[in-house]
Amino acid sequence: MAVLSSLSNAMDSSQKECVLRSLDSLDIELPSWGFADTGTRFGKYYQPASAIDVYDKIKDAATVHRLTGACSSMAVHVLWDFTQEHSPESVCQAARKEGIGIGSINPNLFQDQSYKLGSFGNPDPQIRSQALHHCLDSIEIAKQCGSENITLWFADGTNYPGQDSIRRRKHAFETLLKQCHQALTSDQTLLIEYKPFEPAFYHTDVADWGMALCLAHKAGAQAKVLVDTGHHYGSQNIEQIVAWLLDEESLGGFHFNDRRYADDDLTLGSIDPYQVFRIFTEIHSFAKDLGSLPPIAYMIDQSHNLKPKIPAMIQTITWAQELYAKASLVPFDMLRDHQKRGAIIEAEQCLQRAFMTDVTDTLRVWRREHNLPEDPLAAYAASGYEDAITSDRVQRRKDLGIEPESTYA
Ligand SMILES: [Mn+2]
Repeated sequence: MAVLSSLSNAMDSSQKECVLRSLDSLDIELPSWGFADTGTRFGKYYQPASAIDVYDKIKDAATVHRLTGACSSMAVHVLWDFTQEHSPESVCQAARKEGIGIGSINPNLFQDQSYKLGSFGNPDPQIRSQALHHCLDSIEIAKQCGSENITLWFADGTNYPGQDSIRRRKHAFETLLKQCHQALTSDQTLLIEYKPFEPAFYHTDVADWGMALCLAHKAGAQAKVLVDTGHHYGSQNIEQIVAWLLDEESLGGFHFNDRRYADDDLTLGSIDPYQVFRIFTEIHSFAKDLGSLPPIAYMIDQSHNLKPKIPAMIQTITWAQELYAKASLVPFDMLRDHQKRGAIIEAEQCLQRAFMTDVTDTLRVWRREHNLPEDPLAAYAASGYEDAITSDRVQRRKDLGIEPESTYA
């Protein structure tokens, strides 16, 4: 009972300081596609306030950053965000004007009809070459935007046993990733994302963190693994994967979201916040041993089909801040001591106690220190931004002749 009674919610001044400093170190990139009408596998529900073009997305992302102070860049999708009239230069300029940067560059290796049998793994050398050149163009765009990260997600795989040679495809990936790596500048990182299944249903070429790590090692020292929290089987221990990748100095970044069944793109921590806390705990633990936080590209990868998009992003960022701050409160010296003695319950309670600590007051202090609204969601609701973009974008859709087929629900 003595152990239970020590579960207290009150923080002392050094813990408050710990929370404040941890919040200073967290910056999470927002995805441009999270502000547009994006769909499920079956269709999409249109929202009148959704972004029409990349400039709307920049304004929306900058609004989230102004209210939370924790998302200073926006990831872009090459095919969706850059067009003839939206050049990388003008997009970067627009972002700078709004006070954010253009972050990771995401090539698109799945939308073109030619990728039916894969991109880097395609049996046709011409299509593999097309995929490679699209990636090299994306690296070039990243250079123009001053972006450090190029994020590669491959939909590649097969649907039927015998459809293609798994090893031939692996070799093709090794060759092409190496060629991408050679095009990087010294400050750029190639992030290799994995996913167990879907769209491929028999085998996926980069199905898990081990495969991504093998490919990263073969590509070169600037290739790292990207952990999309939704891209795991239900019972997988993601924090163990994170701990191993940290130890291998190969954790490049995250795509945050949550899942209940498969790759559901749900709000981070909406299903299992304790898992997110445990992931952050591994990072804080590693930083404690290392003496400083490792460089990790934190990014959101969520598309909100039902929630209003901007409030959903604000909710995600503030919830991430809370869970990250809670994890910073794990008393690692005490934890190591309990671990050495095999004191399992006391060790586990170091985590539970930190997780249950209410950090919201200190989060408000941090926001005041940074001239941010204490309640970003309430500030957004009171700002009038949603009404303004709704009338602007409904009218512009009419003017552009791109009214959605169905009326808004
Ligand atoms: Mn992702």
